[in-house]
Amino acid sequence: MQPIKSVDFTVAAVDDAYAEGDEVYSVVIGTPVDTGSFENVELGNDTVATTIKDGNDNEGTPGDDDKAIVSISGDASVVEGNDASYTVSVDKAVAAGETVTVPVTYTYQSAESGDIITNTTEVVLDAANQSVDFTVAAVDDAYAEGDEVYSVVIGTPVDTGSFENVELGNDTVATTIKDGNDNEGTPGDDDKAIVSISGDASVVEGNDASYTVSVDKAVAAGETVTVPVTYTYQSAESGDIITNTTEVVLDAANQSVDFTVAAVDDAYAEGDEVYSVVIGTPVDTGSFENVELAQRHSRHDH
Ligand SMILES: [Ca+2]
Ligand SMILES: [Ca+2]
Ligand SMILES: [Ca+2]
Ligand SMILES: [Ca+2]
Repeated sequence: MQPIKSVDFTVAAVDDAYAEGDEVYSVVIGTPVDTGSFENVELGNDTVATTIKDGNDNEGTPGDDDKAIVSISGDASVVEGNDASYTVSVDKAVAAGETVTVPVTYTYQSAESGDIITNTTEVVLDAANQSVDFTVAAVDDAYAEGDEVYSVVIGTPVDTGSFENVELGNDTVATTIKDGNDNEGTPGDDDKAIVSISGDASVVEGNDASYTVSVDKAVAAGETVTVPVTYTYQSAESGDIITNTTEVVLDAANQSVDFTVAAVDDAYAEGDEVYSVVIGTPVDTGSFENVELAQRHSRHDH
């Protein structure tokens, strides 16, 4: 039988994603215990120091073990007036003393920049914060906009030295803003446009009384709000005034519309006579979530 003069063994260097630079360990052999072969057994070289090399320069093409993945998750929808929540996270804890800074940007599909409040432009991940939460506020308004979509997007992470490689996983969350009474529930003041009429409290026979119908928020482009105008007679009679205006049309260019009522001059001594100009339920082609009347009418003496 051949005497056994050497034995091989291995130590595995564990692969990870951390950029650690050179790391050294030693394998040391201790005092041999001989069952009776030799007169004396002594140690020659008893230590091998081994340096672990890592990173792409040494490991070659990075595998999954060599990468930290940064991703974003968040709400797929948010109701106007509420906050949408997002989380940026890295799949491995950041090394102590290092940071991974992730830029956050916003893109607008059907939504517009005024529809959301975006305070967060970057998040900083570190040893204590493997994930960071933030919110985007969906601004409440009175416009009936239907579903509107924006996206929150993370960009290339900047790593101070934690990882061998950092890559993006899921980098975009598309969020749909929902509005209107079906989604927002009981309308508040923010959800209403108010239509009102103002005008002269008195007019001298033979002159015109002036009236203005207005809405307190600009009508959306391409939409109209049509407001019926009627007249009621208290002490006056229909022949006392000339009423040409039966409706006014408010639109993006006309947040208010003026019109007049002529008080017919005659020879009769009638004393004060009162009529009222009354606006009815506005018909909105789709500008607002809700349209309501404020002051229902204006009372006029002549
Ligand atoms: Ca590695
Ligand atoms: Ca490593
Ligand atoms: Ca609203
Ligand atoms: Ca709205």
